[in-house]
Amino acid sequence: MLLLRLRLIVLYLCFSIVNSHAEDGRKLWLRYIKVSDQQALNRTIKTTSNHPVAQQAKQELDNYWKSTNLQLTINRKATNLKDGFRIQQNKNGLELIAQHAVGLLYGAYHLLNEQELGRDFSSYQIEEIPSFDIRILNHWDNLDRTVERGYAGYSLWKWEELPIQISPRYEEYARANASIGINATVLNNVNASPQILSSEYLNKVKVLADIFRKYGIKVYLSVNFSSPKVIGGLKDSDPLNKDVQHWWKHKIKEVYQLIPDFGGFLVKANSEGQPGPQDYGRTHADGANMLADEMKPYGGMIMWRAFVYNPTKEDRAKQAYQEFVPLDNQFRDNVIVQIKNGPVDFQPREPFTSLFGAMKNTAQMIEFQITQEYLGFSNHLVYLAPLFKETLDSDTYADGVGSTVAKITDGTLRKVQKSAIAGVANIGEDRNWTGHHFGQANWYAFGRLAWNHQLSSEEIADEWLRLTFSKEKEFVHTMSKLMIDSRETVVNYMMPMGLHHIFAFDHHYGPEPWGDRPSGRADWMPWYYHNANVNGIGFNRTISGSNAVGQYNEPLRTIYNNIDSCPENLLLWFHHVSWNHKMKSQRTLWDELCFYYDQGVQEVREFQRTWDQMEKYVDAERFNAVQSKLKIQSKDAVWWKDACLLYFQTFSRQPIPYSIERPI
Ligand code: GCW
Repeated sequence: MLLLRLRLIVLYLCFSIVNSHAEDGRKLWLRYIKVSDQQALNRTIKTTSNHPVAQQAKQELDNYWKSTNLQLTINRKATNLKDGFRIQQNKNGLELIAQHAVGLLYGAYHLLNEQELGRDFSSYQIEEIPSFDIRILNHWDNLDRTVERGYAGYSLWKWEELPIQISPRYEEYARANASIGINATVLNNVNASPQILSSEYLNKVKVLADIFRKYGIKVYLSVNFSSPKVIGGLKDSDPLNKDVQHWWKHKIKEVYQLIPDFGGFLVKANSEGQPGPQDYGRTHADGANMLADEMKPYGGMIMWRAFVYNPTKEDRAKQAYQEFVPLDNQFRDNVIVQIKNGPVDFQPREPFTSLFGAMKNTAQMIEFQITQEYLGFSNHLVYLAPLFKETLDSDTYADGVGSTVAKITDGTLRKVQKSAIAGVANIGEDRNWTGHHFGQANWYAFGRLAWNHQLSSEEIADEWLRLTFSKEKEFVHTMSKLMIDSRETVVNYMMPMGLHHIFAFDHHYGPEPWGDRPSGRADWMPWYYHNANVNGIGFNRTISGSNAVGQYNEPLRTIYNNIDSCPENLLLWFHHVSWNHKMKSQRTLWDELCFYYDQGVQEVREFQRTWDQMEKYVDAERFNAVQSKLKIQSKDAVWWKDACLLYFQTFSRQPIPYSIERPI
C-alpha cells in the first residue's frame, strides 16, 4: 500500500515537473510574479472607475504590482491621450491617468513590464499614445479549424464547442494581446466562408467578443461578398440590388444586437477567385460603400483589401495600383483600403507597395504577415521587426520628403477617420502559441510597432528577450544581435538581391525556381519572377520593361530605374541583370549570388553555435525546442543554396567559386 502511494506521489511529481516545464512557452512574455502578502500590505492601489476594463487593470496590478502606491484615474478631459496614458508622481505615489478605461489597462501592463525590466520608479514620468487607432490581428482561421498559412496547430477557436464550452485560452489570448496594445481581431480567414454570418456562428462569435471586451479588444469578421446569395437565398449579391442591400442591413443589425461594439468587416473581393462587386460589373468602391453605408449607423468599419491581381499580361506587382488609384476619392470615410506591405506577396524582401500614398483621398492601412508563409513557416528563426520597420520607414515621397509609409497610414500626414495597421497572425493551438518559441517575438513586435512605430527593432528584441527568457546581459545582448541579423540571413539563403517568389508551388516552404506546370497560371510560376536565361536573371520593371518603377514617386522612380543607383538588395526585383555585371563588391553578379547564398548558410550555422552557448540561461524545454528548430533551419538553408545555385548555374554556365561551400 505504502509502495503504491509512493509510486503515485512520484508519478504526480513527474507529471507536475513535465507540466510546469511545458507551461513555459504558454506564458509568452507575461511572467509576472504574484506579490507576497507583505508586498500587498506595503502599497495601495485605488481607482474610482467601475468600468470592467479599469477593474481588469486594477486586478492585474493587485496581483503583481510590488511597490509604491498607485492611483488609477480616468480624466475625460485628457483628450490628447486617446487610448494612451500618462504616469506621473503625485504626493502619495504614482498616478496613472487615461482618458478611457482601456488606457488604464495599457498603463497597467506598461507598469508591470517596467517593473519586470527593473525600472526605477522614484521620479517616473511618461506619456504613451498609440501610433495607430486600430491595431488588429487578422486570423486566417477556417471554420473547420484548419488555418490557412498557419504553422502552429489548429485554430484557437473551437467552433464546435462554442457557444457552450469555453476554452481558457480565449482569455489568455486576449490578455496577451492587450498587454502589447492590440485592440482588435478578425477571427476568420479572408477567404471567408459565408457561414460565419449565419445566426448559429454569430452566437459563437458573441461569446468570444464578450470575453475579449474586458481586455479592450473588438471583434471583426471577414465576410464573403456572396453571402446574400449563398446564405440569404437571394438571386445574386450585386451591391446595387436593393434586396442585397436590405439583406446586409438586416444582417448587420443582427450582428450589433449580439455584439454592440462590433468592429466591422474585412473583405477580400475579386481576388484569387473570391467573389466581389466586379462579378456584377461594379467597382471595389461600389462594393465597399454599400457595406460601409449599412455599417455607418453603428460606427463600424470596412477594411477592403487591395491584394488583387489577375493572370493578364500586366506585371502582377503593378495591378493593385492600377485598379485602386482610379477609385481614389470614391470611398466612404468608414472604408479603409488594406494594402500588403509589398506589391507581390509577403516575400523575404520587397520594396513597399507603390499604392501607399498614391490615393490622396482614401484612408489606407498596411497589412503585414506575422505568420511565416514565405519565411520557413514556424521552423525558421526569423525576427520580423526589421522587415516591418523597413516598410514603415520607407519614404514614398507622396507628399514630399518624409512621407513615410508609417506617416501615410497613421494619420499624421493626412487626416483619416481612423488609422489602422494589420498583422496576419501566427497563432494556433500549439502549447507555445506560435510553433517556434521565437515566433512569439513576431507577435510581440507587431503589437509594439502598432503601438509605437518609432521603437527600434533592437529595443523591441531587448524587451521581449528579457520578459520572455532571461535578463542576463550576455544572453540579451547576444540573442538580440542574432534576432536582428536573422531577417537578412533568411534573405541571403532564400532570395538575395531582390529575387522573389521562387518557392515550391502552393505550399511555399522550400525552393523550386525550376517549377513549371504547363496547366498552371504563368503568374504562379517561379520563372515569371526570376526570368533566368543565358543572358542574366531578374525581372525588368524599368521603363524598358514592365515600368513598375513608373508607379513610384521621384526620386525613387529614377533611383530604381537606373541599374547603378538601384539598391543592390532590390536589384533583381527591378532589373534583368547580366551574369557578368560588376557589383559594388567588384564580384560579378553570378559570384555575388553564390556568395550571398553561402553567407546565409554560414550565418545559420553561427546561430546554432550561438544558441548552444545560451544553454545555461534557458530552461531545458525551450532550449531543446529552439535547438532542434535551428537544425532544421540549417539544413533548409543548405537546401536553398544548393537548389538555387545548381539551377541558376544551368543558365549562368559559370563555376561556383571555390571560396564557398560546394553543393552537396
Ligand atoms: O499570400 C497569399 C496566400 C494565400 C492568401 C492570400 C491572401 C488568404 O498564399 O493563402 O489567402 O495571399 O492574402 O489573400
